[in-house]
Amino acid sequence: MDNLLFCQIASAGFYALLFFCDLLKKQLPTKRTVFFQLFLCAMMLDAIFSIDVILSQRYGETVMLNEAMLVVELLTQVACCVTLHLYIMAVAFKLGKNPVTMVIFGIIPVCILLTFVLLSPWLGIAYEFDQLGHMHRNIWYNVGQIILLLEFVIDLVVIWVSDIKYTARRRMLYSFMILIFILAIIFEISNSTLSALWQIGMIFFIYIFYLAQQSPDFYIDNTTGYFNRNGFLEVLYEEVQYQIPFSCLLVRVRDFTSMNQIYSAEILQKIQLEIGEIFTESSKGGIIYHIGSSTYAIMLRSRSNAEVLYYRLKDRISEIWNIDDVMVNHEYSYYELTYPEYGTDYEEIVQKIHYARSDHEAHHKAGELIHLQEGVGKDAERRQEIAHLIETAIMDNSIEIHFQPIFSFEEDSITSLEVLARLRDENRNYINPEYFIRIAEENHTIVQLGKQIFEKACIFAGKNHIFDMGIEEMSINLSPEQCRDEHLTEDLVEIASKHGIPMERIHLEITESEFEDKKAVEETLYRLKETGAKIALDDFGTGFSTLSNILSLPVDYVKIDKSLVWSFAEGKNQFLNDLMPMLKAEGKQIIAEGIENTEHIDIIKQLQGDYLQGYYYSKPLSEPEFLRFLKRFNHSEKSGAEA
Ligand code: G
Ligand code: G
Ligand code: MN
Repeated sequence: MDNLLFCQIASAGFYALLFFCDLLKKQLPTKRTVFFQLFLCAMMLDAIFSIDVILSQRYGETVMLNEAMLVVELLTQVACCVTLHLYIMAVAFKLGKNPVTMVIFGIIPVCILLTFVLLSPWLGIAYEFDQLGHMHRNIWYNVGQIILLLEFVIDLVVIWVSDIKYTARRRMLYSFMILIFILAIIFEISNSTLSALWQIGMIFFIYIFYLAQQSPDFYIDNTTGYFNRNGFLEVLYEEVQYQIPFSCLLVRVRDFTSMNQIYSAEILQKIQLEIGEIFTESSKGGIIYHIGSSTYAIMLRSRSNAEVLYYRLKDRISEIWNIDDVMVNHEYSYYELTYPEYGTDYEEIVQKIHYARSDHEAHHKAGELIHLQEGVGKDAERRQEIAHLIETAIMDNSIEIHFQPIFSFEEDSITSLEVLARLRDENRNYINPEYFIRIAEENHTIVQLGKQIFEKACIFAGKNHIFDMGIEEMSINLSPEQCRDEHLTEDLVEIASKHGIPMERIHLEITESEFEDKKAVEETLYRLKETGAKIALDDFGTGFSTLSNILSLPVDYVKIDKSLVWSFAEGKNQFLNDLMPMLKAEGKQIIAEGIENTEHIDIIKQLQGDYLQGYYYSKPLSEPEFLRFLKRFNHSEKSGAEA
């Protein structure tokens, strides 16, 4: 067997391997994945037909047979080029290029080349035959190759310019790919033997490029194995770009609280797997995404199915779960999103998804199907207005802060307070803080706003000498989004020292964040702790965290969310019975929120909680109100105790 033949057989095997390996892996269902798999397939066929061509050239009898083989081989080569080209175009779409111009720009040159190549055996453009019927490539073959390679270079330049979101690493990859193709052109022009070798080597680099674009870490949620929000948004973006109708059912587990607070990661996973199984069975080929801590999206193939799926799920998912002999009450919210009926604009659709993910205000009854066409558009407008108000507040440094007292069992007095931001609208009415904080988080203005709130809190504490009035520390909320700001720690330290507040007096309340930025948050928390500040885990009982999750975070205090306190008081669950001793055993101090009556106080006292916060003591108060409250409360408690 000669070298050339061996080379071709080896590369056919190599492409086949790549192709099947790729099929085995979980890939985001996007166009670029499909195009790339077609490309690998075409490369494999091309190598196989090259073997045939060599064989027929060596041992073939007739010119006719040679010509037929040639046409087939050229066709597969064209298929390689077209699929690779489509793949690169799809990457460009993903980056937001207008598909129509891209198609015209991209496909027309390929079509011209296609006709050219198809006709070539008969016109003798790319190949010539000698008297023996053996073929030889001629100069036009090289010209064709060079034009194609140039086309790829142009494609890559387009991607390079379009990709504004990613920086150095991506750019390097693009430049590197361009270099690869330019080298290929040089080899082709110099007609060196390197050219053939290089053609084979190129697939390596193209595959690396492809892997970089697929980045499974970015698209897959490690805990559930489903695609995550990034993957979902990308698929969604593509559907809208290509205007492919779809129907999608969003399912949010309401108050996932109850089950996952106490239970081990294994049980939590059991529950998630169970939900996933029900989704998979019921959706019949729909693709499941885990797009928020407790929100799933099921993307269906055929558009009319979301409502049908909703009824099927409602039947299948029981409301009471029996998990290791504990009954858990379980409720769901369902949202239907149909494209293009419920909106044609990508941003608008994303707004609706945000809405479904964070519609915690419970406007809707559990188990009801909500069609995301109504009223949600108005929400987007309102969001714009609020985003604008936030920007104005930052510019004028006019965000207000209120203070809610926190009671200490040990001291039997108010020893702490939580700083809560307040923003007013055009009519001077307060905007729901959860709502505007979320908007500030989504557009990153929380970073600036958070610092202003922090500074105002420090000014308040310094000016009023609250630490001489029985207050031991001050709690300030910190958004996970702020933790991604590299300068956070040094900025907070600088602000605190500017106003003479020791960092030891400061407690930072953080809500457990979603899977994506857990690492960044964790790192920041460790850095903050080094400054002497204490960390409190806020809203415990509303998210996805498990006990082991909490224990891995550098948290000194755990704030039990009001919903958990209330449901416990109503006898709806027993979780606090197990949870509190476990937290205490781990050395965490416990603050119970939502204390509204003496029954709540007794419960937390029995469970050996450390601090209480709630309307029983006081609602959040303005500065003068709080100071008045503090004097009165701590004074009367003291005199009450002495009496
Ligand atoms: O009072 P209340 O409605 O204020 O606050 C609702 C939620 O808004 C709180 O649970 C808290 O998470 C959030 N919040 C209030 N003030 C701030 C703030 O200054 N920063 C951050 N990040 N969140 C805040
Ligand atoms: O950040 P965090 O979720 O801890 O903020 C506390 C929120 O809870 C604030 O919005 C505050 O107004 C609210 N809150 C505090 N105590 C009570 C209470 O006893 N009852 C009710 N309904 N809300 C409370
Ligand atoms: Mn808080």
